[in-house]
Amino acid sequence: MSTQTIAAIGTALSNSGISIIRISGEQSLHIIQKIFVSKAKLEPNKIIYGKIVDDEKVLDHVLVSYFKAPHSYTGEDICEINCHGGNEITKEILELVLVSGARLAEAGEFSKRAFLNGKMDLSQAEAVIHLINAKTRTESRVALNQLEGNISKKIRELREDLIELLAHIEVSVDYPEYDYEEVENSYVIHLIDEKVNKINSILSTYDQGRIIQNGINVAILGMPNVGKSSLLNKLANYDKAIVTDIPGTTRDIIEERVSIGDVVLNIADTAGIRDTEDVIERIGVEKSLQKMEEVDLIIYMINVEEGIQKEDLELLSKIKNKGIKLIVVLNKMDKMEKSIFYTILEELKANEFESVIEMSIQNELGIEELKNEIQKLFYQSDFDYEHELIITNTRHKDLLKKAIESLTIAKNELLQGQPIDIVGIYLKNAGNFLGEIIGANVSQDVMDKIFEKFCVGK
Ligand SMILES: Nc1nc2c(ncn2[C@@H]2O[C@H](COP(=O)(O)OP(=O)(O)OP(=O)(O)O)[C@@H](O)[C@H]2O)c(=O)[nH]1
Ligand SMILES: [Mg+2]
Repeated sequence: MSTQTIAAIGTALSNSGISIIRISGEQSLHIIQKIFVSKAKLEPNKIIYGKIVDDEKVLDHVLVSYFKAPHSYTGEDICEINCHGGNEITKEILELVLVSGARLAEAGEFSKRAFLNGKMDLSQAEAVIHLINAKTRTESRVALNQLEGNISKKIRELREDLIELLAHIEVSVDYPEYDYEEVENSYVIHLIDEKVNKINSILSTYDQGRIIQNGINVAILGMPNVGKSSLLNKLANYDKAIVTDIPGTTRDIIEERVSIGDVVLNIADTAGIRDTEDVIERIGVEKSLQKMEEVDLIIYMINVEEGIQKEDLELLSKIKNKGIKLIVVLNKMDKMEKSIFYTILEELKANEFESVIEMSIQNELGIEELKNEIQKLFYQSDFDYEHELIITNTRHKDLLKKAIESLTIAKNELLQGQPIDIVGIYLKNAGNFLGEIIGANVSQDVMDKIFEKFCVGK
């Protein structure tokens, strides 16, 4: 790892109140002293007012803070210049810092140094990027929770238990003459089961984590002309999809990302499903059916003017059998005829479709109810997102799975009567997989991949 002093702009380049230029490394203070003049002396953890000067020329009036190693974000000496937030002035000061002895930081290099200097582990560094990229408040709470180390704590505990068990096995195998309590196969199996259960309970949070991070994938399905595209437009708050009274208007899948409160929906409006001779429309219908397989939630729309069709019930049963979450929307309530409407309700009830919302997009009826129903289906209101552990990262999920695989092999070997020292290698592997989550024994490649997702200046 190079110890060269690095610098970058830490704020977004736009016209704003202030911009921050960050410098980290042994030369930070020296560089600042070359370009900063002030009546006060720079001291750690203090902010000093002064001027940035290039030779005699004043570039800006600024505030400079200084954090002395190891008490800084990176664990190195850091100086930060708060200058006026104009594009040109910020770039000019950065250039001066570079000319004065720093080199431009790579993406994520400040955080990489923080990790390498032991200021945070890898799961916490990954939480930093999640926090910066968070699109909802829940997502930022979960990321902050991870940054505070709740993944690290759980993983460390699990790993220490495994290391302790391994040590116990090794001692009893290597020094049988010592009076170590003999490690029984059944006891080790019991401990392995315990660890697998704990890892599984962490893994089970991933579905919720994925939804918090990426949003809920939703498809709006139904027969032609029921109002699917109208609903998409209503939720998106603008006319994304073409709406006409001609059945078969939507041919392709139309996707839109929509926030409702603290929930992000990735909505796919689909072609109305029907038998059709039209080649293009038929491809659209096939795509609709395919989309059905890929989503977390289906909003199935029925037009109360037309009533419920045999095809509706067939599709609804198919969705139910696949175990996909489902909300049935009865649209065009403004045109409702009682007899048709009650027949639909009876059919739905007879087939045990419970989540039903009455809607008139034209009269703005039922939209809020739909949003509330979605929140209810996906978010547990009593869940403490700030403190409970949720994993959101596929890297963590994959490593947890690998740890379980290794533990399962160890258990099977023991069940087949293999001697206890044989399984040591699998326990060790499991410990290593867990270790990778927090950055112990992680390869350079993996590390580079993680930090290149960061922005420059973080
Ligand atoms: N009266 C009434 N008409 C509606 C309502 N919602 C949608 N419509 C009308 O129904 C027609 C069809 O709406 P779309 O949103 O294009 O229906 P779709 O389900 O996307 O249709 P396809 O793309 O053909 O599958 C349009 O004329 C809409 O204005 C409603 O709540 N009440
Ligand atoms: Mg449509």
